[in-house]
Amino acid sequence: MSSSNNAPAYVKHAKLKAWVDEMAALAKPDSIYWCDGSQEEYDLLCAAMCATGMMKKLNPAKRPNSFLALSDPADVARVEERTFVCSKTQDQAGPLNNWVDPVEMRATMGKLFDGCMRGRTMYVVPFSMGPLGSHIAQVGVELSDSPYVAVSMRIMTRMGRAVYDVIKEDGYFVPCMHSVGMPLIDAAGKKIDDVRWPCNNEQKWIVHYPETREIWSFGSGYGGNALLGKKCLALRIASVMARDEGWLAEHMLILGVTSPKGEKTYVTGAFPSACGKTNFAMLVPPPGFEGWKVTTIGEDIAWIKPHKDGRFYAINPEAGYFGVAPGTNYHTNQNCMKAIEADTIFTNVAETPDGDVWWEGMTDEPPAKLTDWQGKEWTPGCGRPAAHANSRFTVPATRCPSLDPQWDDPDGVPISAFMFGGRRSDTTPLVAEAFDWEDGVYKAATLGSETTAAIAGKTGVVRRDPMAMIAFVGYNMGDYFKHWLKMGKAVSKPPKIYQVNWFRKNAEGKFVWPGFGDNMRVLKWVVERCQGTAHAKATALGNVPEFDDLSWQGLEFGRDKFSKVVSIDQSDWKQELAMHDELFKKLEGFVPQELAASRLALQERLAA
Ligand code: SAT
Ligand code: MN
Repeated sequence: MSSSNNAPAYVKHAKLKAWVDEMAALAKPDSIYWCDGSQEEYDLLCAAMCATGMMKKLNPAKRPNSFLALSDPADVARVEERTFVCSKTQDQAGPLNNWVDPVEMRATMGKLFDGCMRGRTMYVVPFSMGPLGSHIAQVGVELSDSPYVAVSMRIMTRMGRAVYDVIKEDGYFVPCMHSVGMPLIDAAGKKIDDVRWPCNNEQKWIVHYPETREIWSFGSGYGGNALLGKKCLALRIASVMARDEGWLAEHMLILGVTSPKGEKTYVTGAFPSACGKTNFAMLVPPPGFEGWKVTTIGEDIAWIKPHKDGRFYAINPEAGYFGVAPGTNYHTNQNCMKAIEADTIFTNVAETPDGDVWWEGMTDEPPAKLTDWQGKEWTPGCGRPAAHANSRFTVPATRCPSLDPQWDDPDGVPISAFMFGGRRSDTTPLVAEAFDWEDGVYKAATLGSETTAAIAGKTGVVRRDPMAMIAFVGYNMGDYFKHWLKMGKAVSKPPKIYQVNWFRKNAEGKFVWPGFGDNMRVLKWVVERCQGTAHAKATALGNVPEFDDLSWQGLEFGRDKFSKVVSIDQSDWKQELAMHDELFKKLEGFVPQELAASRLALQERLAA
């Protein structure tokens, strides 16, 4: 077996090399490969995966430099019930996280990882979340036996040799250990045949140790389960760092809005997975909004720090997008479609006969024939979806036409508003502005959303998803609420907080609000509220726009329809408050008193 003796000379970090040795001694890979992050390396790894069948090169005339990977049908999404926060005590993890005593978990992990890379290569993947060397950024090193992970990390993070210049001989890094959990040689030395998408469907474990800031992931090669810089580091571990150090690590897009006068306003948006963050972050203003421009800083995660000028500044810790494919088209997200025209890895979408990709909603008419996401022949009307509902594209941010010029700024951008939204057919209105910070934290903490295919399990059921972070807070949710309340006092000019809902449906089950580019109408109002120029009416749920406060040019949307997206239904809200209570009940003993007070005030306003 190799040891880190084969580390390139530029790796000078003794502790890192010792850790790589230790992990290799445990997992027993055939060889160790140190990623340098170069284009040549990316091309070689992709070519090697094409040779083994793990990826397929798409037709270069249609999708230059792009690949298709089809996963195991049982390894298609994040596995929340297999995700663990192993703090010293269960109370530190809180009632909304799965917890196992870290001593016990270490023993379990030790057994699982023993020999789990036999017959495979272990890739050493150094990465920075955030601009290299930024005071807001964090370095991680992922060890993985998946070349798909190595190439995906090159897109999703600043991955490669330059990271060693940041950590030098003894700089801090977050150790991230990952295995697909399918060795090619068993403990008795017998060979096992490899498969197209190796994973382990009996044992999946996504494990975090918040005190020591370590990540161990076993059994899945998909998305946030395997690309450990994303949900594991940039949210679960980073949320703990943020609590300890006085900042925020959030599941938020960041976008810039430039008005016709040239004023620029940055806002963030927190939405659960697969609720349109990528589309909103790349919004194209509709006809009638000439002179308005939306630019993209990030579409999934924001790290937000108080700045000496009294405002919060945010960076996007990622360098690429791992976005949901179905529903993406030139109408819903033109910028994204342009981004993924080349240099993209597609996972679990369908393939056209001429070597291009397709997914539900990409075109009005499906192609006459396809190969579906499981490699089977597909025709329209065959009764199966061609692409998996959580199929994804992985694309570098630099390909995005709406990329904000400051996306890579190590200091981040100043934030004027936080928007929180869920997928709700009813109850929550199009938009409501919180009366103050505490009211805003209450709205965010009680956010509800119908579940999507981004999470393994049942879809379409309303669950509470506080700050869209239910699966991503690496500590007790009650303490996280306290941290949010505290952070409102950490700056003299805290952002305004908005609750939004693009997803209301009518009695026939059709969306009432057009969404996508038309969300600009709400966004413009939010920006003008921040600038103090837009009017609002106070309601029980907050300050809301009246019909004439929004710009309607280019859209047939009468007062009738408007009332359908802003109405407040008393019986819906009775149920809604009961669901807030259920959440607080689950968190009993940990909920800050301010939120209980907000709850009471809301009930009184609704009754008035
Ligand atoms: O966690 S993933 O990165 O797989 C996608 C998501 O849920 O946002
Ligand atoms: Mn996400």
